[in-house]
Amino acid sequence: MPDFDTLLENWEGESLVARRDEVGRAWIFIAIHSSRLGPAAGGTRMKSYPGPTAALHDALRLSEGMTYKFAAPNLPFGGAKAVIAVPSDLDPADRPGLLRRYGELVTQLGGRFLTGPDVGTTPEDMDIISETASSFVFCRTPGAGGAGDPGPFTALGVLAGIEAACEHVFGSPELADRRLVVQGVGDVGGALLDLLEAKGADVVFTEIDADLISRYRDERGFAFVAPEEVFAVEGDVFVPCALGGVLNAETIDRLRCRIVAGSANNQLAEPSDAERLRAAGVLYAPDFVINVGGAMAMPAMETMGWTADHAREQVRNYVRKTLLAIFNEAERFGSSTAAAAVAMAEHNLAAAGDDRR
Ligand code: PPY
Repeated sequence: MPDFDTLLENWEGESLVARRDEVGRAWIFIAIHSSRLGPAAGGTRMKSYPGPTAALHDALRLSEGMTYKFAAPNLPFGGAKAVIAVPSDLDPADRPGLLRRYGELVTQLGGRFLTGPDVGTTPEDMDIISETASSFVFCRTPGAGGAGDPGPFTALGVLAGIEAACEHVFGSPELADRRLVVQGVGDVGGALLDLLEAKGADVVFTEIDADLISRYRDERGFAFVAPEEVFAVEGDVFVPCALGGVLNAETIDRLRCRIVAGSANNQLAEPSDAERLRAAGVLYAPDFVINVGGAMAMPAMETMGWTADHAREQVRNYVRKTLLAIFNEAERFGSSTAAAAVAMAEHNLAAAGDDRR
């Protein structure tokens, strides 16, 4: 874990809001990485961390990923992320109040920061936050006027990305009889299992939550492997849909899949892991391209009048087309796919100019 000084020195973002919530015994960090393409948007992550520095590290890194996520398709948003670091014994009765106080902080930012759900928060939580931050919150429940759960839209894009990667590597996007190794079956991974099953794929999954294991292994009949074994499963596509940082020197060495294509944000432990994957002959679908579904669909449905059908089509087309272009670019220039994706996003950011000067 980098220390506090190193974290801030290496972060190239615009502003960081830190608030200590005494009642909820929580730290709130809102990291606004870039507003160059529009108001900075990104989900609100709520979980417990070993300490405030780890929470800050997560917020800073995730905010940069959001800048690239919106910039690659030239969507009119900047990148940001919020982390609410809560004690592991947070009383559920304290949660709504904490979310409302967080909403007040979002309102104080006056529209410079827009948010939605992320790991540990739901559309129901967005309803509560919107009580104090009304128009700055995406993905409220449909009953409260929002577009609801982004997970299925993200999963749809991930499916399109997996198919594009198979097309590139195996010459066919068909998933029937391909073996997919899915790490994490939460909001996105769970929705993805349904889609993969419908495609006739051979799916193996891992998960740490007992209820989710029971749902997908015992009730639905999917094959399960223990979390520590997941990297070494023989298969075609490794699909990281849990937390970030899972691809590092050690896990890349153990991988027995030709493709990595999943929804988690910040899958690479460090930027050099992109080269490591390339050297190992593994095709990596850059996280911020393949997982854009929710970020592309929800704001557009809520503010631009897109229908759900149109959003699904846009997400599928964008992910497929962009990944195929990135895979080809990377091959042509002998770079990693991650470098090709960042170059595409940087190009769009540079074209927008820098209105901060
Ligand atoms: C993500 O894709 O990681 C997000 O944070 C999605 C998002 C984007 C904009 C508002 C809310 C959530």
